Amino acid sequence: MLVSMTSTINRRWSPLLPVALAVLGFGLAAGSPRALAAELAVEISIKDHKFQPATLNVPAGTPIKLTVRNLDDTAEEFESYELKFEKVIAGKQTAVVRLKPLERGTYSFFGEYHADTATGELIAE
Ligand SMILES: [Cu+2]
Repeated sequence: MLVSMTSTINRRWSPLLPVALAVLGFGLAAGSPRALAAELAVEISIKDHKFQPATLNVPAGTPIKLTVRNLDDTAEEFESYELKFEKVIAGKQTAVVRLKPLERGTYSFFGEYHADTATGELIAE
C-alpha cells in the first residue's frame, strides 16, 4: 500500500489513487513530444499467485499499456513502488495499468496479497 491503511476511509479511497495519478500523468505528458509516441500493449497474467511472465522486457521511452489478467479465484493487489502504482484486481478479472515512458532500468513489482510468491520485474532498455 502506498496509501495509509490505518483508516477505513483511506482504505476505501486508495483504489482511486492510481487513477488520479494516471490522469495527472497523462495531463503532464500531453505537453511533451513523447506523448505522441504510440502506446505499446503488454500483457501479464497472475496464476497460482505468480506472475506469468515474471520478467517483462519493454523499450525505454515508450508509453506502456499493461493489461493484467488475474487468472486466480482470489483478488490480488498489483503494485510497484518504483513505478508508483497499485491496483486491486478481483479474482478472474482484468485490469489495465498505463505507464509513462520509462528511463532505462529495472523496476520491480509484486502482488501485495501474495508477496512471497507474486514478484516480478519490468526491464526497460
Ligand atoms: Cu499496496
